[in-house]
Amino acid sequence: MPSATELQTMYENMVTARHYEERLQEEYLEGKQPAFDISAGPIPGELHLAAGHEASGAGVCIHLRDDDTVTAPHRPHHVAIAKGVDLKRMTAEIFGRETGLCRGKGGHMHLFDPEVNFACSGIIAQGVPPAVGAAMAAKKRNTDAVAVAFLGEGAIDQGGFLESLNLASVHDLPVVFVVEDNDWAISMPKDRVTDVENGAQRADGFDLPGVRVDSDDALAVYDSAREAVGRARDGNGPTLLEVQVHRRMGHFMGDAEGYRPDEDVDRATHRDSITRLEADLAKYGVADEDVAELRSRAEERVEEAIEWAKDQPEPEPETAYEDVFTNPPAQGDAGVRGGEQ
Ligand SMILES: Cc1ncc(C[n+]2csc(CCOP(=O)(O)OP(=O)(O)O)c2C)c(N)n1
Ligand SMILES: [Mg+2]
Repeated sequence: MPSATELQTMYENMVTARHYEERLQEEYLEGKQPAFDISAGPIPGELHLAAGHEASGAGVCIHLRDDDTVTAPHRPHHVAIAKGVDLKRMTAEIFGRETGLCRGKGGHMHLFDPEVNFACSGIIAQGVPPAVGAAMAAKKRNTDAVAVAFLGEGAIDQGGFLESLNLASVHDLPVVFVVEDNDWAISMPKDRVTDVENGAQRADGFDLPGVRVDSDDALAVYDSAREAVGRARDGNGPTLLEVQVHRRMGHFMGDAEGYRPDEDVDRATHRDSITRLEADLAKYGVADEDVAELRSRAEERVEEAIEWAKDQPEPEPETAYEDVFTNPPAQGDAGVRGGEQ
């Protein structure tokens, strides 16, 4: 069980993440309506919000250090916040600003913070092999750092994920795979695309421990993640951990969710891991005023980050070809090849 201090840290991370998503939702919609214009407004491009996933990010990352590596998928904010990614620079990235983590070129699905070894990607299961690579590097360097790869349940049939399980198991690598099961992959319900109800069963074929946490209860995630991260840190190999979470919002902003039954939306709204954790905090004897203080501190931090980000300059167009793997096409080039390196 967590200490009262750990519980408060998890709570603060969770309310920060929830408030962040709610505020980004407001900012995102600015200028995009009435006809949904994805390029308009202060946040260009797609936006996948993770409200309902908070217990997983907070309950796992509480066990991690800055030198541990985390990779996340296209729904990354709650994990990034719990891993300690710089909130101001992350927000500037989401708003496409020059001072963003990737100088405004990556957007919300491509947040890289080397200070705390965090990366994410919009390509499903993409982060899993690099997490295995980070775990292999830690092992070869004889450090006790670990790696954690977050992915959605919609990614558990991807070849890259299955190959990663095998490699991690064969080499006994210090890595934890965390599957966030929110029952949906865009509009596709889990049972139509996957043969197992419990994604942790994928571990059986690779001879590594598979554990499922059936509810988005931060305390239960804390306990299972502690064991999994501890096993990795002690040199005892990988674990696959699946956590039941809920998607409180659409797959992405602008998703009308016409495919989703009302009862499912209701269920997601009523099973709130944050309300549950508030009840746990009371049981631990944390005073209501202290909980309110954590909440208002989190909200202030989010407001500050958004205000700061919106004030940041946009990148100059000529910087588009900086920090990329290819140079601008040479003049007269049809543009299919990169220029001379
Ligand atoms: C390799 C690849 N295939 C397809 C997509 C398109 N795509 C984006 S999100 C998504 C569903 C992901 O579902 P899940 O892994 O369950 O994550 P969730 O969105 O539910 O958090 C798909 C298929 C993609 N980004 N990458
Ligand atoms: Mg999903």
